[in-house]
Parts: sequence; C-alpha cells; structure tokens
Amino acid sequence: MPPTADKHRALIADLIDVVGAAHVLTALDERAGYELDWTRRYGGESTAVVRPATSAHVAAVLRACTRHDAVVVTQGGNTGLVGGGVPHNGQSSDRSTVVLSTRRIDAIGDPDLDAMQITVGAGATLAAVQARAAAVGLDLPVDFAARDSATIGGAVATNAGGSRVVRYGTMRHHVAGVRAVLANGAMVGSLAGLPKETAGVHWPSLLCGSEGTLAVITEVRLRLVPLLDHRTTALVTLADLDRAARLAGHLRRAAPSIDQIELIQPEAMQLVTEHLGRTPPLAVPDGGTFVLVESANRRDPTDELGAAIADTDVIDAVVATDPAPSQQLLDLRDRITEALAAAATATGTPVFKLDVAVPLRHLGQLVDVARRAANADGARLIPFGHVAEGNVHLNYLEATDTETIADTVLPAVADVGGTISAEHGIGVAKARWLPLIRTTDELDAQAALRRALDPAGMLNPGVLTP
Ligand code: 2HG
Ligand code: ZN
Repeated sequence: MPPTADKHRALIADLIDVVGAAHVLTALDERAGYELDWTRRYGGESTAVVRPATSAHVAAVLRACTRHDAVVVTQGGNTGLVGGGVPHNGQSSDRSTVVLSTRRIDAIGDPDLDAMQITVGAGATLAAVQARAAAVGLDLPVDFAARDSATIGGAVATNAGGSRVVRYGTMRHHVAGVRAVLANGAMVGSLAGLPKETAGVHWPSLLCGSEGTLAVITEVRLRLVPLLDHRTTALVTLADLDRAARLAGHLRRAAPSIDQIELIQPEAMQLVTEHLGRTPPLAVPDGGTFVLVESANRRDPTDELGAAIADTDVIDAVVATDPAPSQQLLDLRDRITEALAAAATATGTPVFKLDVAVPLRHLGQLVDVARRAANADGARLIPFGHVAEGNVHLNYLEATDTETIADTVLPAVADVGGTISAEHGIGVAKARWLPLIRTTDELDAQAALRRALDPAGMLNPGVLTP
C-alpha cells in the first residue's frame, strides 16, 4: 500500500484530470465551507472537494474514487441537519475522503407544460426551480426555509418534507425520474418522466431518502402542480396540542384549499419574535399553542378557510390576505431555524435538533416528554413543526448532555409508533437510534442492498448505519 499522502496525491491528480484543477479544492480555506454542516455540530476533514459539472463527470469521479479506495460524501446545498452531507472524522481512518459537491450541476430545463414536468440538475436550488415553474404558472410544492440553498438532489436524497406535505406529500411524490451514478460509475435511471411504467426496479423509489448511500443523484425529472396564487394566511391560538391536532384533521376535511398547518409553540414564538424585533401578534394561554395555517386556491380562499376555522375551538386568530402581511405571519414560522442558529451562535453551543413524528393523538404527550428532558438537562426547548404530520422539531438550546436527551425522547417516540426522523434524515446524527424503529432483519436487508450496489462501502459510510 502506498503511504497515505501519496494515495491522496494520486487521487487528487485523477480528479483534476476529470474536472480540472479549478474544481478540485484541496486548500483548507477552500474546503472549510464544505466540511462543516450548517448547524456547526457535524463535520470532519476531507482530502478534497470535487465539483463535477455533468453526470459524466460524476461517473468519472466515482470511478477514480473506486480505483483509489476513497470514501465519497455527496453534498448539495449543505443545509442538512443530521450530518449526512459532510465528512465525519472516523469515517475513513486510512482512506481518502472526497466531498462530491453537486452544486455546479444546476441546469434547469424548460418546463414541459403538457407533461407538467421539468428536468433539473441535482444542484439546482429549490427556489430556482420554484421560480422557473412559477414563470409558466406551475409550482414545485415542496417548500421549506432553506429553499434558497437547498438543492433538488439533496431534497430527493433526504425525501425532504417541509410545510406543504399536508396537501402535496413529500419530495418522493414529485420525482418522476432520476439519473444517478452508482459507485462503479454506471449510470442508471431515466428522465423520460413516464407517469406509468411497471418494469422492475424503480430508481426514484429506491433512491428517495437513501441519503447518498446507494448512488449519486445527478439529474431529476420533477412533477409540477398548478400554481395557486390566491393565498390566505392565518395565525390562530388553541388551548393545547390535542386541540391543535384535532384542528388539523378538521381543516383538512373542511377546507380542500388548505396548504399548510404549522406548529409554533410559545417558546418558538418568543424566540422568533425577539430575533425579528417584533412582538407576538396574539396572546397564548398557559399550555396553549400557536398554529399557522394557509390556504391557496385559484380564487380567494378566505371564506372557505374562515368558515372552517370558525367551526373549531380556536381561541383567537389573525388573518392576512395581502402578500406583505401574509409574509409577516409566514416569517414567524419560516425563520425559527434562523433564530435558533443566531441564539446558538450567541451562546457558543450548537443547537441540538430532533426531528420526530408521532401519530397525532400522541403529539401533546410527546412534547411533554421532550420538555421534561429539557428541564432535566437545563436546556431550553424550542418546539415547532408540522402539525398535520405529527412532526415536531424539538430544538434544544444550550443542551449539556444531548445523548441523554435523545435516549429519553427517541424511545418515547418509538413506543407510540413514531419515527426518529420525519424529514431531516438519519445521517450520522440519528444512526445510533435507528434500531428503535427498524428491526435487525430490516437493517441487515438494508446493509445487503448497500453492499450489492457499493461493495467497497464507498458511499457515505457511517450514514444510516447504526
Ligand atoms: C423546518 O421545518 C425545517 O423549518 C427545519 O425542517 C427545522 O430547524 C429545524 O429543526
Ligand atoms: Zn420541518
């Protein structure tokens, strides 16, 4: 075996042959932004960051990495929250580690109006694709706060969710085709976008949510929906989380125009309003909660939404129909993560994030468990999320013992049939707790699948592996 430094040099030379020296970043300061995740909690060193521009480049990069027995971490916009898109120390004691950034593969094709589809590079951002679709009256209805940086490839690889799942489902519902490259450099998948095809392995189904462990997704054929440009936003208060859960059910039945039903617990409202220099638009009783709802339609949905809300035990509501006041309300939900990051920076302790989902009837009880875990640790819990999916983001500021918090909350989630990751993925952050929700047989089958497609364990080792 050549000494490690020689191995690295030989790999780097081969990568430069593929993409050119300008796109193989080896200097510490050039690599830094790719080696640490957005929360500053996860990261590690890489040998090089490589920035291919085409699927053919990716295939050649993966062949080079196979030849040199390197580890490959695929990265999109680096907005992930579970350390799945950054290297981690210990991933590869004696192997080179390559961060494969898809950001240059960002072409956005012309929307196909008849098929209501669009083909985009994996590195195109969510916001760029949304804007391209909106220009022709269409929409990509997967949406979350990181839209300006998060890439389509990353959203597919994590089966991203966001705020509009209640109406449109998660990312996997919008993937009509993928092109992807396997560890051995073979290209698989199709971008034909056939809505019907039953012919064996369906690559989008296999790769959605695979977190960079089965292949590198390079291009995606997306399914679009009509753009509904009349929107009404309301912020309401309720006496408790059980009522919020019932409100979600009622709104879904009563108002087909419902587009989002989002949870803002009082702690989150306080944090975000302080961050934005505003005051909460409504008072909330002790033990109560805020819920943000939005309806969208071709015609003004205010009456439909108003009637649906009137028929519930909502305590108080503010409603906005014009874009500016509506955005003011949406910001109260959209900018919580940003407010958390600012608070974490101020305290010097990265925020600790759990992204769990439970059957709706268990939501209130689960948040109680999470609160008790925060109190025991001396941490500050900021809970918010997506009511309709029972998906709550349990964010802990200034947590001391994050393992104990996870060991308290995650089994409680699993006990009621919930999941330890609703939309952020398992990454390295939650890998240890995967056996709570997957049997040994399931984990063995997943490992066998990985070995079959990636015998050398090159793609994102450590991710999704307990
Ligand atoms: C959201 O819903 C994202 O805004 C991020 O999933 C959640 O910061 C978080 O925990
Ligand atoms: Zn979320």
